Amino acid sequence: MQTLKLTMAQALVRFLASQHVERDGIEHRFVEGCFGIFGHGNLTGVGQALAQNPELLTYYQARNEQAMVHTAAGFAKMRNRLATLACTTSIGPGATNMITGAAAATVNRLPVLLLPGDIFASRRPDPVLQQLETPSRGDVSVNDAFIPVSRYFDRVERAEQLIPAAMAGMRVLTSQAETGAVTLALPQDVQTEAFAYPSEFFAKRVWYIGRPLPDGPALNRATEIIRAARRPLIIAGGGVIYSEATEVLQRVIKRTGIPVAETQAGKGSLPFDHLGALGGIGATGTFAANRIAARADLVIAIGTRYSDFTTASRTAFQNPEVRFVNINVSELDAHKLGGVPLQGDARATLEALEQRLQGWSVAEEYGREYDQLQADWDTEVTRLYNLGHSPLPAQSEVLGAVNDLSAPRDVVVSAAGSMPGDLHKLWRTRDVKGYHVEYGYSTMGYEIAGGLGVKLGDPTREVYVMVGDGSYLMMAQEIVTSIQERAKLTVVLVDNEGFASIGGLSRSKGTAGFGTRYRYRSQGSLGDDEAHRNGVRLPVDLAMNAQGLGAEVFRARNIEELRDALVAAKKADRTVVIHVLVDRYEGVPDYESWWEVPVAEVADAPGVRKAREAHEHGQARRRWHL
Ligand SMILES: Cc1ncc(C[n+]2csc(CCOP(=O)(O)OP(=O)(O)O)c2C)c(N)n1
Ligand SMILES: [Mg+2]
Repeated sequence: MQTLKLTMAQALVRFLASQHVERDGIEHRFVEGCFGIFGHGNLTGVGQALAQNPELLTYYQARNEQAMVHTAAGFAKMRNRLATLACTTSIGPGATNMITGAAAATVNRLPVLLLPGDIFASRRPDPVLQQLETPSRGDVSVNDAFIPVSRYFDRVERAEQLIPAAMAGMRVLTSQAETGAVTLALPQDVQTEAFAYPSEFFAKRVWYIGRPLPDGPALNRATEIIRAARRPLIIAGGGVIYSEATEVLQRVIKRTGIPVAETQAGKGSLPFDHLGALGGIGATGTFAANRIAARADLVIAIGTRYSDFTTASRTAFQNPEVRFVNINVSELDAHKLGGVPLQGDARATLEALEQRLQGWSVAEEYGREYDQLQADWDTEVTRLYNLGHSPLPAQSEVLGAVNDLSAPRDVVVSAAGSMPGDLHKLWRTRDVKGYHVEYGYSTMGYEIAGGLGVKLGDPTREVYVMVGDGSYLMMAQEIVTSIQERAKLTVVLVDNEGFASIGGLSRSKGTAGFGTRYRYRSQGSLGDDEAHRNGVRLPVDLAMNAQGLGAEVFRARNIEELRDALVAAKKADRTVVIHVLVDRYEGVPDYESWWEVPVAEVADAPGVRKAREAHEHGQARRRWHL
């Protein structure tokens, strides 16, 4: 047997460089590079390996470990999960900084490969700098915190253990049903230890991504149910986009007349003006989608996890006869809401259904009904894009300007605050990869870091990062990385001086916006009440902050200036930040939907008691769907 004597870290880098995926006959590398921040826990191991063979794996420097996981996730999402980036860190805080990123990737079902350093396997220098000591356990380190947020976790305690660990990790990363964060914790001494690895371990390897189909009887059962439906609705989730099922979806709509609503991850499945495109569904949905959902007798869900936003906390589907057919590559999701499971690839399964549904379509009357709703909804979007609110514009107008001045193939990126809901309702998506909102974990701080991953994933598109002031303050530092990598972003920093979305939620629950506005403490209050509203502004200048990080900065005081800045930004060759102040109280309403957030059962404030009543009202509309 031929062998190659390498350190464990050198072997890992060489292995990763040889991994490929193939789907539909198209083959390419799977791990395209490695982000890393070095410390004593990885510098001499993975760091040495990357430095020794830079041709194997491109190294990218980042500023924050959480951010680099978001970048890898953004990259993977842009590539429909067929490629990703690895992330190497030191031990201790460098490692645990990645945990939020790991959770975000796993919740969103996006492949990321995390390589945190770990304490000495030899335990000779214990406790080493940054080592957690657990009196009752010798084999625990801070990296155990990765276990619940990883789809695969392994700790490589001997150099040869890398072989099964790396193979298992690749299986999970490339599994369309199981993918998420894969964490290989690498003890700092083992990274540097040599082993005679079999050469086959480094041979080019192709992981074939198939298009599995549900079995015939399952397809027949589903076909029968669909043919009997009068008011069917398709919910398009992220799986439609990842499996590249959008073309067959369009054919199915044209042939059958079934309308489509989109989840956050599924938005972009259809151009906004496509026949039957009802837009976002659920708590952040359109009235067009929500009215059709309320009366649907059949929901055909494709590639969705059915989050509470999608189901409006299980109040979206009020027809007592409603049934569910769930097309999903994951068994877990295929069985949700008591649905008929069609476990399989979205595209292949839709193609099989297309065949079986030949000659069948919904009644014309139903088509006319949703056409009208679609037109009415478009009128509502136009209204919100052109509110003319003053003195400060409304966020919906900012969104309208960005939509208008971005090209159809450009990508809008967002994750937390009021922006994802507004985008889900209002963004007119024109390209299947044009809408990128991380709303599985809704991580404040994802926006700029994730946007960088989107840009690295497809440098031919302009990337518009929509970020609130709160998210910006959590994680703006990857602006520096974007400049360093010449990966230009156009960041629209929408400043409403605080956590406006949570302020609105708070007011709706009777707690007056407590703790959600940036103001000096007044009379002991951090609320959003009159005294606080009129309080003195903090001496904070986020535009200047962005300038300090190296961005080209524009300050827009109104929509006209914003439009000018967006035009000028197109000519910039490095990351641009456009700072725009908006009216924090001029939000987009919700449209005939509900989101379950618990309210105190007993409270002093009458507002809370009122909110509790409304809450119980909402709860009464919840359905089990068994
Ligand atoms: C890391 C993280 N912490 C807390 C939250 C809860 N949260 C959701 S939105 C939000 C406020 C966001 O503020 P900003 O980015 O300014 O957006 P705005 O609500 O003002 O639109 C908070 C605190 C979160 N989603 N992520
Ligand atoms: Mg804000």
